[in-house]
Amino acid sequence: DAYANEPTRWSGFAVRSAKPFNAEPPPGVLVRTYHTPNEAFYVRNHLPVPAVATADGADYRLSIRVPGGVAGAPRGGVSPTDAACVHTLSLADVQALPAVTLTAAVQCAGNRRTEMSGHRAVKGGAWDACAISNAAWTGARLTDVLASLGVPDVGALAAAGVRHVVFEGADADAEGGVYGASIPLDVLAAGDVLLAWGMNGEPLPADHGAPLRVVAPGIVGARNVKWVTSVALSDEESHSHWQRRDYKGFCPSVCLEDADYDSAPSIQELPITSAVGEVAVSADGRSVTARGYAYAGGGRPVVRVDVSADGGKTWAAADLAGADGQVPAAVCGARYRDYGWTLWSATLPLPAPGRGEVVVKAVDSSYNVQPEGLAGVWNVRGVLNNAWHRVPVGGEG
Ligand code: MTE
Ligand code: MO
Repeated sequence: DAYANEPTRWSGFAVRSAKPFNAEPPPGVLVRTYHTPNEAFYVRNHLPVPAVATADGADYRLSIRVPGGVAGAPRGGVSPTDAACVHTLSLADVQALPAVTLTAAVQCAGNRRTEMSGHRAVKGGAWDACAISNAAWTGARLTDVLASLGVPDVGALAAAGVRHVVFEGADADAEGGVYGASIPLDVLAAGDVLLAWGMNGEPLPADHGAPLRVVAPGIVGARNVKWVTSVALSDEESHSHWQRRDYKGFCPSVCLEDADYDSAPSIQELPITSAVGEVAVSADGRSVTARGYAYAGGGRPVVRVDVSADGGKTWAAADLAGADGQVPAAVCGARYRDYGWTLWSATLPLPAPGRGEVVVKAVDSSYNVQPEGLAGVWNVRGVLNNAWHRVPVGGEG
């Protein structure tokens, strides 16, 4: 049974698919805490959970392929070719490096796909607005792992022709094809890509990639490869289906047959987005308190969240909360490094007693804003839905 390794899961999930397992938490739970509890963190599996997820980690091995000329002496047994060295690391090798903890939200590119399919049919699994969660991840910086193998820095890799960092997971289909994805080399430059073994102070759960996953903060969920078994420094993007034939955006006029995957870039950083998680009408029906999340890709900070209770006619700026109520530092060096989401709340007068429509839109540090409607962002794969999020209050709204 390919599904013999599935862990026990939280009963509160809205399950979108049982095999493979896809589930999102209820919105009210999701926006209650800055760090999403591990059991409630959304799960997006394309394949069965692999055996390595539930083993003790002693037999786990990670291979790292480094081009010849930049790598130091291979360790742990090798098969060097002229062109590359393949290093083999144990979990203990990775855990011996300095541990780093950083907060990063992970969002599936298909978050809010159900809304998109309400506008016009799309191909892809159903998600409401909770295929996103936020955690504090603990692991080794991938740049430190590479340094331990003798790779001096990202510049040396670029000089050797490396353009992409290609990951593979242990999860496989019936033919043995594994999950894979890649990120551009420059994402490594900020030093924040982790090989993570910890999540919110606990060991990484089986569904989230135990014993080791890639956390590429600021990058779409699909590239945060779980159960990672290999890292290859390459001149090419991953050849996996999910890199080349999925997770790409198209013009609203493009249908499935016409989608030219080779011409569209793979999704990496996600656009600014926000959603309403919870609305509560006051006892006298005059006002509504709304709460939700906002997230910007690429580590860009969320600088403002605008909320309306009358369907978008009038707006007010919401109160924002970063980690522990602190808004994190905006920028460090050349690249934004604010990877966590932002929770927001606002209390607004209702246009009619007990009735209205809450709408939210966020602004990032580059003054990117969300589009009002679905017509302009609709695409046949149902990805990248960041239209204004609307929740009716007291019926029609
Ligand atoms: N990694 C592996 N090995 N297999 C997968 O199916 N799914 C990807 C990514 N990494 C996936 C994977 C996708 S599409 C998303 S959105 C995130 O994992 C979801 O991470 P989570 O399940 O920890 O929330
Ligand atoms: Mo995803």
